[in-house]
Amino acid sequence: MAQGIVSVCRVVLSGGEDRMLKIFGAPHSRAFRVIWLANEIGIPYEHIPVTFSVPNAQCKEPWYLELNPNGLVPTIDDSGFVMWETAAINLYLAETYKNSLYPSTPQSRGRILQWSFFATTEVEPALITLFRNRVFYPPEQRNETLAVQAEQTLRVKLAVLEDQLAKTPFLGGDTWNMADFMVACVLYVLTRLKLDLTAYPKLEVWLAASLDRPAAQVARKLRE
Ligand SMILES: N[C@@H](CCC(=O)N[C@@H](CS)C(=O)NCC(=O)O)C(=O)O
Repeated sequence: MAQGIVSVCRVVLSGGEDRMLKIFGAPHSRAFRVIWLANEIGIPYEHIPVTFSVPNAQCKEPWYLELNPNGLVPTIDDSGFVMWETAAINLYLAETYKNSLYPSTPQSRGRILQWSFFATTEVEPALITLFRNRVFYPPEQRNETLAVQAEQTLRVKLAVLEDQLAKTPFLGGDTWNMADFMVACVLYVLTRLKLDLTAYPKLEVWLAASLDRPAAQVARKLRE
C-alpha cells in the first residue's frame, strides 16, 4: 500500500451517514483536480499520493491495478464505490455531495456537460501535447512541429472561451460553477507553459481568479 498520506479526515455527514472519500494520485497529477474539487465543495477526504511516471511507479502495482486497470491516476474510493477518469470523478462528486456549484436545472447541468466535454476532448489533448513538447519532455525528446500544431489548435479553443466570457462573466453564466471548475482545472497547465495570453484578456482574468480561489490554492500548495 502507498505510503505518505497527506490528509485524513473522517466525519459523520448531516444525514448520519459515515462516509469516507479516498483520493489516489500524486498531487502533481490530475489528482490535483479532484483534490481541488473536494476542497471546493467541502468533502472530507483521505489523500493517498500514488506515484506515476517514475521507475517502479505505484500506479502499476497489483493493488492499484485492482482499483484502476489502466494503471493511471487518479482513482477514487467513495465509501467502497471505486471509479476512475478525472472528469467523470469530479462530475460524480459534484452530484453526490450537494453543493452550490452544481445547479438543479437540466439546462444548467447540460451546460456543465458541454464545457466538461469541451475541456477534455477539445482543449486537453492540444494542451498536453504542447506541455510535453515545450516543458515536460527532456529537450532532446521535444518535437517543435507537434508543439506548433498543438498551439494553433489550442488557440482556436481559447478563443471560444474568450468569446463566451465576453458574453457572460462566467462559463456557468452569472455565477462561477462546475462549468467554470471543469475548464479551469484543465487550463491549470497554462501556468506551467508561459503562453502569451494577451489575445484572451477576459480568459486570462477569469483563469487567474479561478486558480486563486482558496480551494485551488490548497491543491496548488501540494504541487508547486
Ligand atoms: N483520462 C485519464 C488520464 C489519466 C492519466 O493519464 N494520468 C496520468 C497522470 S496525470 C498517469 O497516470 N500517467 C501514468 C502513466 O502514463 O503511466 C484521466 O483523466 O483520469
